[in-house]
Amino acid sequence: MSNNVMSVILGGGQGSRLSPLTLSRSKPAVPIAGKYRLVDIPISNCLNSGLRRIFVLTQFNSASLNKHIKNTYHFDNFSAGFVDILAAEQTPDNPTWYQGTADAVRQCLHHLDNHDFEYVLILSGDQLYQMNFMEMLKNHILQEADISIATIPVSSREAPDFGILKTNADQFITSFIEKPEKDILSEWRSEVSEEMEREGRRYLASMGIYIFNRRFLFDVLRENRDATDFGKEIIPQSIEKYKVTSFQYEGYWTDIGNIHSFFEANLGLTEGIPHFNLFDNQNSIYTRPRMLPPSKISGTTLEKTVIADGCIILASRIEHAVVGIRTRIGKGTTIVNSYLMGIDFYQTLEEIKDAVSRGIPPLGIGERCYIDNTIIDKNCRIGNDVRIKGGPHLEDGEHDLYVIKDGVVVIKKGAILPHGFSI
Ligand code: ADQ
Ligand code: ADP
Repeated sequence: MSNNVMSVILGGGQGSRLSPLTLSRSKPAVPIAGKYRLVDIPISNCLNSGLRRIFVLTQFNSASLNKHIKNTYHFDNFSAGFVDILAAEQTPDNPTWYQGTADAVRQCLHHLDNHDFEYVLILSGDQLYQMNFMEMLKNHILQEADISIATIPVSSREAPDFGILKTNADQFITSFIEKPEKDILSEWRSEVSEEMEREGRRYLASMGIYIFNRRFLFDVLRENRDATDFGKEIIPQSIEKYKVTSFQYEGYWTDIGNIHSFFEANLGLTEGIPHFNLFDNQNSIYTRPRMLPPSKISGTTLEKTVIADGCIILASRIEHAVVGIRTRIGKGTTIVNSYLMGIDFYQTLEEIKDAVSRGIPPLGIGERCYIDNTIIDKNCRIGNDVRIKGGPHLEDGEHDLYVIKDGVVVIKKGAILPHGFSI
């Protein structure tokens, strides 16, 4: 059955919700959990479901995304498999960028058309979850559906951020509204399991994960040229005319499309038993094998901390933090509630000495710093005695070296914070 499926990952629109992390890279290339990139999550879910033909649609092509995909996802000669990036391209028919999710898929139909498959699995690129798509496909075939939508019960607080739907007793979707206003929400309540009811999750949300029959997808996109989004147009217009079914999922699933949710999801990995399990034999998350040395740590008290490979850490305390690959942290430094994305390469001892003699902080985090509620993007140079204290007391705003969003300070990629800098 898996040979009949083509997977399409929607890698991100022009949206700036993850900015400044997306200033110099495309969204699928944003580093997550210290050593992965966002796109590794949906790709790993596909591979763990036996799906090996994958297109990643992205608004612009970045060197880091290309390199990551090229160096990570290799398939042997005896089975058909590929992960191909389709970046928005100007053609005589399409002078613009992808206008939305449906438009992105429409503009790529000619690439899909070259392959043999019966079903198209469409996935979002900015969600954290582990799901076997074959169960959804089995249900799709059993229901003889034209479209299947994966759904999950959510609370009234979350519901306005999602497509909300109602189903009949046979799980066919009878009504759908994209991101309902708060004042009409109560009309959209559904019957849910006792457990979901207890958790106050009474609204069925679309997870933005769809299975389409091939012919149906091609027809519906080509016949509705004005429809730019699945959630806004294609899905609501289809439910009356076609068989659109709900496949309900109750495992862990979270949207990581904005700075706040991205930050929370990363720090969530430091919990005793995290919702998202990186330590699972059956559902591995794949990424590029970098052959880095083990991390070296001295004199540091560590509490609820995830540390990636290749770090050199002399800090005094790290608590509730994710420390990315090749991070260097100097003596006397304290890091709390923070995500350090890591560094792309090592400086030699000569380079470090030279930088220090010129008063430029070397790559990594200096001595005696205090860093709290902060995301530090890759390749930053944080001087000695730097103090960054994020939190709700800070006003959102954009600065030269950093951005503040929802109280989280995000230090831009490659930023140099001089000795004694303070936020
Ligand atoms: P949103 O996530 O708000 O809602 P959208 O912003 O359209 O929808 O993004 C869906 C996915 O497609 C994201 O991964 C995004 O990055 C990507 N994407 C958006 N525009 C794109 C473009 N032009 N080119 C390539 N990729 C693009 C959707 C559904 C809701 C559902 C939620 C669940 O519309 O009904 O509840 O997903 O998260
Ligand atoms: P990772 O997968 O480890 O995050 P990538 O291979 O995507 O890293 O990125 C490494 C980046 O670092 C590449 O763009 C590479 O060109 C860059 N890089 C490697 N060594 C140096 C160096 N000495 N100076 C500047 N950039 C470097």
